[in-house]
Order: sequence, then C-alpha cells, then structure tokens
Amino acid sequence: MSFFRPYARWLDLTSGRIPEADVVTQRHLTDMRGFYADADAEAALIASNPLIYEVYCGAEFSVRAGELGFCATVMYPGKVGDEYYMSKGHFHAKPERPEIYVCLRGTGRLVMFTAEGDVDVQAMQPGTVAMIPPFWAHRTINTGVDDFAFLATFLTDAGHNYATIAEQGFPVLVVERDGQPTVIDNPRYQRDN
Ligand code: M6P
Ligand code: ZN
Repeated sequence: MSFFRPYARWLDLTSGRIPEADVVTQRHLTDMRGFYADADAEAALIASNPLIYEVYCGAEFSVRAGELGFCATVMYPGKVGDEYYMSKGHFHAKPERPEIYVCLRGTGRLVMFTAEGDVDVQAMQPGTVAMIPPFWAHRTINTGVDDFAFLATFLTDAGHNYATIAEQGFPVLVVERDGQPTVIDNPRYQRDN
C-alpha cells in the first residue's frame, strides 16, 4: 500500500522556520482572546494586535493513522501584562498521543499538565529535546528577549483539543517577577479535588 508519499523539507536551524512549508499558521493576539490572565493588558494591546507566533508545517496533513507530521513554531518575544508570549496550548483530541519537541532557538518553557492535576515545567534552550507523554496538555512560552523556536513531531491523527484550556487556562502561569521568569498558580484554574 502507498497511501503516503515521502517528502523532505529544509528546516532553517538558525531562524527555526521551514521556508517552503506547505502550511503556515499565524496567531495574533486576536486569535487567542481570553488566553492571557490580565484582561486589561490584553485590551490595551488588542488595537495593535501583535503577532505572537507562527507555525510552519512541512505538509498538509491527511490525518490518517500512521502519518507522522512535523511543524516548526517561531514565537516572538513579548508580554501581555507580566505574562510572557505563549502558545494557546492543547490536549490532543486523541489524548493518548505523545509528541516530541526539539528547541532550535531562544529560551523558553514547556508547561504541561494532566486532567488529574499533575503539572510539569521544562526549561527549553537550543538542543533541548522534550517528550510530551500521553494525556499531558502542553504549551510553550517565550521567556527570552530573542525569538524562541522549536520543532514538533507527532502522529497527525492526534488532533487538537483547545476547549478546556480556552475556558480556564493552565493550572500555572509563567510571568516576569523581578526580571525573572516565575511560575505562579493561575487563580482562574479550578482544581477538581
Ligand atoms: C507545535 C505543534 C502543533 C501546534 C503548535 C502550536 O508546532 O504542537 O501541533 O499546533 O505547536 O500550538 P497550539 O496549537 O497550542 O497553538
Ligand atoms: Zn500537541
């Protein structure tokens, strides 16, 4: 059987972009309204609608079982209030699907949590390879002053589930305190127990 065609793309290891990506998704602040904790800071920035991050995917995915996809994400430096620019973050629609991230540029954090209440934060710098296990939601955060970039690879039938995260966010926030990235509890997040 030959459902899939082999392909290769050039990943620019300096910028973190895939210049000939078939699919490029841009996320501006208006694409993630309500995701940042400080609503006043979000409202103040919304008119200029900054570009927060871009996702370059090697190919248009068919989302059939057995397809392994890769995407490179480039996240710009900045903050909404004291919260660093971040991705929306998601569980997988098939939550048992894992994912691998390889940091290419800049410095950031990979924040993960489970519905059972476990939280994990990994520091990311060029060369860091991070494993996102099954059932862990994941979000990346640019805590530096330069672009932050990483490559993700995953079975494309994993899909994305943003619903619970759009409602109450992650259990923790990464904010700047005394010039340093600091992990604090998210007051909006309701723990079940
Ligand atoms: C990585 C992968 C993608 C994801 C992207 C942005 O490249 O995990 O599947 O879409 O990051 O993350 P989000 O979808 O949460 O905005
Ligand atoms: Zn994912």
